[in-house]
Amino acid sequence: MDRRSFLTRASVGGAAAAAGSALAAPAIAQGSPSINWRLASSFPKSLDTIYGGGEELSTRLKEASDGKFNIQVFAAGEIVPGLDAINAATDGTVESAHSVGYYNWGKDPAFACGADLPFMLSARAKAAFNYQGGGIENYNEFLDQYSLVAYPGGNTGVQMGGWYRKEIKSLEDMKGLKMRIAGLAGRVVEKLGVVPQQVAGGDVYPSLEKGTIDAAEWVGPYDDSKLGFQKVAPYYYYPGFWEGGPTVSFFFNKAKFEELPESYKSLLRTCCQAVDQNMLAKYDSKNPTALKELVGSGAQLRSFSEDILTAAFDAANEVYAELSGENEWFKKQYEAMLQYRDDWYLYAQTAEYSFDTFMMIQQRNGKL
Ligand code: PYR
Repeated sequence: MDRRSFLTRASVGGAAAAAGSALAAPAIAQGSPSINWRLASSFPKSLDTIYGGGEELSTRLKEASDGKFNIQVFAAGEIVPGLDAINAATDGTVESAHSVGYYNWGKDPAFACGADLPFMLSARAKAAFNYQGGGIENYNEFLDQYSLVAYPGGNTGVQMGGWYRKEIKSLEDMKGLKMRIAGLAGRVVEKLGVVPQQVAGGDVYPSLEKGTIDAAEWVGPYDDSKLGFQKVAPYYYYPGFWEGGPTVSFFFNKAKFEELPESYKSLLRTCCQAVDQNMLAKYDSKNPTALKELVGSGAQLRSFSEDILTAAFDAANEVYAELSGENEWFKKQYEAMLQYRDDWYLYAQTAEYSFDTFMMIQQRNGKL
């Protein structure tokens, strides 16, 4: 075939394909039902990162389904209080929720396993566990009894350890501290003498400002500065050892999820995974600048002392032993994560850790 006839055939083929797709598109769309769901978020609208994950899911689904699959997102408090979002998906008040499983740890501690446990996995290791290590399947086996299906829908990376009115120099200073802290971490820090309170994100600042609590952790520099904690509690500690890589999840009422056509289920899973990855990228992109600004405006950055970290690590292991004896679902998920954690931290000591450490040393030496 000479070049001219090839070009002619190619353009005829291209035109035919274009005409075909123009004809086929409405037919495909007609075969797809219109779905209108509501999603209860656990988060306030002011947080474009974590609340934004629900909006992003909605946009991605709408675009990919030609406007057929719609999810309307409601902020914490608009349909149900933030900490009740998961239960609203269980009982069918809404079809879906965007939340963190550990908010339900009081109902069943095994809920926390799909979110985060103190001193467990970093975000990198968590993604490997969720997508390649059976994490998603394990969590969904447990959630079945609550009529739920869940997929990861965000990660914050290692969190900060929160804002304190007074300096926390040693374990002694933790005793009697009234602190907003999320998830099973509450049961762990209770063993150190802290009085934990789980409060929804949008309600943390008023509690800290009024003095109902002495300290509060939320996520990290970008979100924390939006919530304004630096205005009332100047000491900013790290690391948030209870949230090394927390998974924010999309929870779906199981009956509603099962009613979806297979193509929509697949689309939903794909969009959830995109939101999951993008939320971490957003935090990683926004936190460095936010931290510089916080420190520039007077935040006092401190690391937790070794005695606090060690005592908390031991307390976490006590809690895990207690819960594993009481709750089969907790034990099963916890043990699966332990195996992953052991392998990950052995591996990470080689290339990952030495690369990052070398780069940080260059930075301290003024070479970056
Ligand atoms: C918290 O509730 O603490 C989160 O990290 C979302």
